[in-house]
Amino acid sequence: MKRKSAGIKALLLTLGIIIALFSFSTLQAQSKTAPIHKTTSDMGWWDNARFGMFIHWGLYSEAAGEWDGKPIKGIGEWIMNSAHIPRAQYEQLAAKFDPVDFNASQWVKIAKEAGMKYIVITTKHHDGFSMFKTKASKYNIVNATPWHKDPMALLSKASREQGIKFCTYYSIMDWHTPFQQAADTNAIKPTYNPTTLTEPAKYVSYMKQQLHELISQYHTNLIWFDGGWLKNWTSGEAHEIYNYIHSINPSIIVNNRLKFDVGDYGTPEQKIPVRGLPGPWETCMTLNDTWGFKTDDDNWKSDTTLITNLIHCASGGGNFLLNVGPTSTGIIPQPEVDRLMAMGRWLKVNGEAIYGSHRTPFNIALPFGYATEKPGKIFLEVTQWPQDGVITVPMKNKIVKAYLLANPKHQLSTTRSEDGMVIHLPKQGPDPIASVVVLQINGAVETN
Ligand code: FHN
Repeated sequence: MKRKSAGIKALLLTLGIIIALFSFSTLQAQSKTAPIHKTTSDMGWWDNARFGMFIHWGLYSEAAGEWDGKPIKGIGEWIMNSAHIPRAQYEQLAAKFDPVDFNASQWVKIAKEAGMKYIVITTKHHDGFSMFKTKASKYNIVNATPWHKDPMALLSKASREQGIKFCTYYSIMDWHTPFQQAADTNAIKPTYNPTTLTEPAKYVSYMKQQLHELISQYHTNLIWFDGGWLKNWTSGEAHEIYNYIHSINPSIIVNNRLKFDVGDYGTPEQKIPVRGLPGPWETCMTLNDTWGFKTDDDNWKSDTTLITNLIHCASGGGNFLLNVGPTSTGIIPQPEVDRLMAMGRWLKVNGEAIYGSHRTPFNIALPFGYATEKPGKIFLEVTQWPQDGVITVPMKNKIVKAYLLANPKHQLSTTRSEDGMVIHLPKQGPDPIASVVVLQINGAVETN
């Protein structure tokens, strides 16, 4: 009898061990495939920021959209691929890259005066050239150019000094590394995009070395991954990199471009989701048609378009990451500065409606413009000033107080109609692009 119960115990113990091992390996496997991301509340400063500066700056800025004296079609930072430039020829740009006009404090000051709360700069774009002093490769701005300075160290320091969050863009796809193969390896006329990850373990180790530098030496607050469409990039690598970043600093925010449902926020590009997206998101957009500088791209967006885009993003609960493409000498083109200053002037008066605001409380589009919300306040960004002097919002709440953000001392009269609450406005709005009307209410918005 005793022998029998000992046998049962041994069997149960073995079974227990098998179940434990199976559940551990399942959990481990899940950590390689399960969606991982921060919650909105964990996004902290980022969810309040609403407006940031994207900066595309690299060897492609030296080419400026031209190769062999000819203009090259397409976005400037893609010239190595668009002009089918062999690696050895493209590398020669480094010997010419000498940004004598670069001034980190001036760049950060422009971002700040534009009302931007963070900057995201290309530390390594698809061309594989590192714009910081990395130990992982000599193909970097300090070792390979006659300038020998480290712009990322200078920008990180200037950002901290001026109270702007320093963030870094990093391309997974890399047209220079030996661990990825070009799509067409033709020696005369190569095409790089999309590369194939031929040595995943070695490339992930290279990435980890550079990411560790960006986090521990350059104090990046956010990593803006890109280029995740290369072949042979898997969910395993995406999860490994996301977890690696947080093993160094759990507060680092990561966008969704590691792919495979890994990352903290969505990144619609050159477009604004009409009603926003669920969860945290950020639209990135160019001021003209290129991210990296091109001498021949003067297709600048208007102040009206840019301010309206910022409002549209905020009304959908998202951020607006607006790009500048500095020249190879380190100058942010004046047409870009002019537009950013116009946005900064608008935000100086109306920033309360944008920073730290939440998406519109209304589930229908408003005929006169947009809305954002904070507890106890609704902000109406009026882009179509009504001829008849009234606007109606589809809500039941009594309006405790209504006023123009540009003139808070002057109360506006309000009445109720069957369509909701009516606000009576002056003949003309205070701002030619968008005037903000503030409605103070009690409790949560009750829509019609
Ligand atoms: O290929 C890049 C492109 O060069 C640029 O960096 C944009 C910015 O979001 N991202 C990729 C295109 O989606």
